[in-house]
Amino acid sequence: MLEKSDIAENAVECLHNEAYDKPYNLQNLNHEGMLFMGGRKTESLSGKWRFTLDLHDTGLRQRWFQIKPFNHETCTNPYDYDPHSGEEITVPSCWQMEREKYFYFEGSAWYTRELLYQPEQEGENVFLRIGAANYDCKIFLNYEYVGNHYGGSTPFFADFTNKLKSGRNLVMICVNNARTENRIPMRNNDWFNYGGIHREIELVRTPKNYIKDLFIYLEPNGQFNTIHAEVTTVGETSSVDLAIEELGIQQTLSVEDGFASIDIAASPELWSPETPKLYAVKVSANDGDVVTDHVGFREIRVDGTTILLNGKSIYLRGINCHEDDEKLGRITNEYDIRRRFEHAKELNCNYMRLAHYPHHELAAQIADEVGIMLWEEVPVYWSIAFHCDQTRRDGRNQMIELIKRGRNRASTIIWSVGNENADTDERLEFMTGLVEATRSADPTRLVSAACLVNHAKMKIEDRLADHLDIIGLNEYYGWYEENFHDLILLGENSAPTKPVVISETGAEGMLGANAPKKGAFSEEYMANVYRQQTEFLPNLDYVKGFTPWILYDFRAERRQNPYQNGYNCKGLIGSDKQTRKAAFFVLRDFYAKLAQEENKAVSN
Ligand code: GCB
Repeated sequence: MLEKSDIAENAVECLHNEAYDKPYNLQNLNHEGMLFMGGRKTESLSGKWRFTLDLHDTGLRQRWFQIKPFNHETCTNPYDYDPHSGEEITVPSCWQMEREKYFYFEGSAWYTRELLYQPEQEGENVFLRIGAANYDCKIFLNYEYVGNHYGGSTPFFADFTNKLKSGRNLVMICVNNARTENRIPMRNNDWFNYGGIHREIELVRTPKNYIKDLFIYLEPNGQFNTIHAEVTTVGETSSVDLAIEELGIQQTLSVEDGFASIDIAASPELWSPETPKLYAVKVSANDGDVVTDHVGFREIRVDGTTILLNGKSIYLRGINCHEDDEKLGRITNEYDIRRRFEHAKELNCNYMRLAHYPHHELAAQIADEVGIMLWEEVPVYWSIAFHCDQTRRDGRNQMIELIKRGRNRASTIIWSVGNENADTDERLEFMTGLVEATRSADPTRLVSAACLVNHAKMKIEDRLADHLDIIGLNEYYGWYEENFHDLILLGENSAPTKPVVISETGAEGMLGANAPKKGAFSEEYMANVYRQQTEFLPNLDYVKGFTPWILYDFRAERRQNPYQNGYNCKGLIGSDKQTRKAAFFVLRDFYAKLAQEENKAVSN
């Protein structure tokens, strides 16, 4: 029954309280609560959840999460929502893709379902893991608030230990995807603002004492002869065994204050796009917990303007990619990701930029396996609230979550701290802090950002560049910058002492019967921009990589001209993920030539 109680009183009180969400905005679900997932068994909570949109945040104001099941026919209190009945939605999903009427919705939405639980072992811990939910995700269990997470693309955990009852439990989740000035990304950007729980949601159990984290890598000492491992534990574990059978490694590490580390002499076959060798790694705690991973060992570093993979100079033949699908929105799956890498390989790529936010974790796992190097990024995009402490905390947290999720992935060679932010003092302070946090969480990768050109001086110039290992440069000469010759000028005026990677360039090219045949927006115009770019860029010896914008056409609300209709059409392939445009073949042939030259240089 719905009692005449808090809820009814609150229905009036809540009309006047604009601080209604304060108690539910602790952001206590953050990188500190992350659990290493390799080899862990999970119980999926995917499937149907009860669902409603909540434009005015009435659910938080009225505390819908406290409503117990009641009988509609005998109830005498008015109520605005009943979480125990009503419409359902599939989780994971982007709500826009589930019902037409949800398409442009931005705000809060509620998910509710029962959860049956039986303990399996004495003292076990139970965590709810959400792969990603965009953007603010508040979790309630059995009528109580557990916590919330900020950031739409990284995983987070809610600790349900000791909060679950044997038998039936109730989980409610409120996800809010409003675009606000102090979120990351902020309200203005160039991709679709999908909402909802859009990655896997599952329960994970661990024993009472458990392994919380495993970080393992080839020591970047230029010798390729030492594997370094760090294990973090919770509870009373006193030692862990680390095994890499194929390398004959079997070591016992003693754990002190929940931490153990070791350097092991080893000469693994090195991971590279040509030889994406992975080794099975197993860590077993003396009191029972076990985690596993498949890890490639490689070294990436820069020397002057050269990028060195395992000591050899490389050129990054890349392409950008968004996580977007005509029918599924931001939902992706193994098939979609493998297809993406197959298209990249067809282009003769060895590298991909996962723009502009952390993609599904499967992407780096599959890239490890198929041999594609990756640039991974947090959505510090355009004009963030750089002055705002809370935004700064959020940015760092998203970055550390991304790193902790994937720092054993050999394919990820670059962490990017942002994209096209104007060079102001506030931005510099924000970004240098982010670069520092990135380096201290991971000494085995390069740090970059997509920077802008100083148009007044026609020069690659950005104060952030001093703090990066690689300068990413977005330039649209031939498209937004009409005069292609300015790129030549820019090349002449710039003498960076670090490698430059062209992190974006491109042009719109429309497919279909109504597409223009000539001029801007035609396929031919786009192909020509690619011709000009690929003819010119090899002249700049400090340019060590290229990721044109972009593999597939993708949804972008701000693109409303009659050709684009809500799509950014700079894809080399249409949004059907099949139809290759003329520029596709220009880039494919350019990369084939580069790869051939590289092979020749190696064999000479
Ligand atoms: C950019 C942005 C990217 C846009 C692209 C475009 O510079 O980094 O997010 O989608 O240009 O198409 O304008």
